[in-house]
Amino acid sequence: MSELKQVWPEKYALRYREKGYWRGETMSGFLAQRARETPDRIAVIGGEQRWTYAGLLERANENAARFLALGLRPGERVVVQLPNIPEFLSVVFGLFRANLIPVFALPAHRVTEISHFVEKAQASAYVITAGDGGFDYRVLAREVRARAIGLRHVVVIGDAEEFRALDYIPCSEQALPPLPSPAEVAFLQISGGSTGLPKLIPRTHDDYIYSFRASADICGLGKDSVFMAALPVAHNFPMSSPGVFGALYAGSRIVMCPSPSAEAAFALIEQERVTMTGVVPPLALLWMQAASTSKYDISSLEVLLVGGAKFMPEAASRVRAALGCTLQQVFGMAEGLVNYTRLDDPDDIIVNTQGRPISPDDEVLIVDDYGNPVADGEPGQLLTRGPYTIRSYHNDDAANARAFTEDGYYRTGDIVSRTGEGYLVVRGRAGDHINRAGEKVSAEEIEDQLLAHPGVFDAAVVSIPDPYLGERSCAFIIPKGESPGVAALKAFVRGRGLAEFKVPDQIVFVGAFQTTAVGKVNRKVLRQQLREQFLKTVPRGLT
Ligand code: OOB
Repeated sequence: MSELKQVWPEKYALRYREKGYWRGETMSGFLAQRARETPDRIAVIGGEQRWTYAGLLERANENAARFLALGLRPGERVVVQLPNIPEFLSVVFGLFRANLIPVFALPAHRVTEISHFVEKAQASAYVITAGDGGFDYRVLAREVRARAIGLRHVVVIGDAEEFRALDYIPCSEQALPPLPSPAEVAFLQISGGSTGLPKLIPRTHDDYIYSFRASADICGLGKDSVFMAALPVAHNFPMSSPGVFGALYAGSRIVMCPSPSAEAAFALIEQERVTMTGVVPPLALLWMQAASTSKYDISSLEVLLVGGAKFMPEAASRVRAALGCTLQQVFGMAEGLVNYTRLDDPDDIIVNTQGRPISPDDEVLIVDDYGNPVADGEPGQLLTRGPYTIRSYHNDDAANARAFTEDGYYRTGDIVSRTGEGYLVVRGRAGDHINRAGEKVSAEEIEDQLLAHPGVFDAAVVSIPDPYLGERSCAFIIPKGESPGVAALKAFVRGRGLAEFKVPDQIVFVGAFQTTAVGKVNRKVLRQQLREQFLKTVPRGLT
């Protein structure tokens, strides 16, 4: 099994401990402590279920015993693909308690992504729910099994068919292991992915707990707060910014929202008196529109976090009037660094910036193409290192060589500028990816898929501004002989077992791509040219 590690140079680790960022807590340890302090308070609500802190801990411990009873051993990796249900927490904290390593997949991932996670992480087990939103995850599990040979167990919440039903695995007589060292990797998060398939991000107990403990504080979560997970909870934003983990740390109540539609979300906000939730910009727009005619009382909502993609100032300025709450912008990444506007910041900062870092020890460098720092207000590439930003990806030397500088800064790929007060404004991306409503799509990955079609000679995928999604994907295709047709190509990509959000939104057939002086095709330049040509030829308002 490839080694699982995330190591900061000793002098940094020492500093982060000395300053009290890393306090030696573990995921299982802090939950147990909360359960001792407030056993009878409600921890999580979802569907018909309402679990107290003591109830959540008990279920997590039972699940830990079940995973061990399957024969899984501490350190083994388990891909978890669950929707927003309370069992997400009892499974994940069960894995933590058994010293197993969850790998967080999103419900939208399909066979290509899941098999990639299983292989990259060398996972032994895969946990799913029988079905959700009309999709049968057992069918997907069969496809994954056929591809990923190392996978020994598929564990299902609900009707398991030929797989193992979690609830029926005996859970008595299993001694739970001692708690891990807080410097150990607790789980693998997945990257937004700007090249190829998502990379795996090892996060330690020390670093991750710091990020959500501090987030809970910055966002004002306390025992009386009610935090609703509206986005898929496996994503870093609803998980830890401040997310469900931050909410548990603060002793708050969590509401699992099964769908982010305004209808479902507003009904739960009214019913459970939700005080805080987080959304991506397109959802914020929909919610603002829906609020004007909604029959629900959402007056309990105090804070709306918006992040994952750029929230335009014009829309940001309307949040308070439309939803009656404070906007908090979040600019974060699964690799680490998270920025927030603060709740008491002046409107100008809340509306026009994406916030400032969590930690005084988050080091932020904004540099030009030659690596020289740029002046305040000038755009440049964002590099960062700090007490909760990783120093390496798991099992990926090529990505590590690209993504980290010699002195350990993570190259975020984001183009930002900094205000005089130290707030960041996101101006764009350096890399070729499409930020589709917060879902990151790698141009390279989709080009690769398209090239597998016999009717495709070459493909270039670019992002196009979109009034609703922020960005959408457009694939330019040089056909091989007769054009395969738009519908057929989309169906082909879908049929390759990719998450639906990766299917190109638009396909344009072209005769040739421009080459450089020596006849080479520079994909970066090409994508830029195609994008510019496209935007020039399409009347404004139609893009
Ligand atoms: C969050 O995490 P990821 O890993 O899915 O994506 C990170 C990337 C950033 O590098 C940036 O390109 C973009 O998403 N992004 C934003 C943004 N927040 C994220 N771009 C513009 N404005 C924003 N507010 O997306 C994520 C993780 C934790 C908290 C929030 C978001």
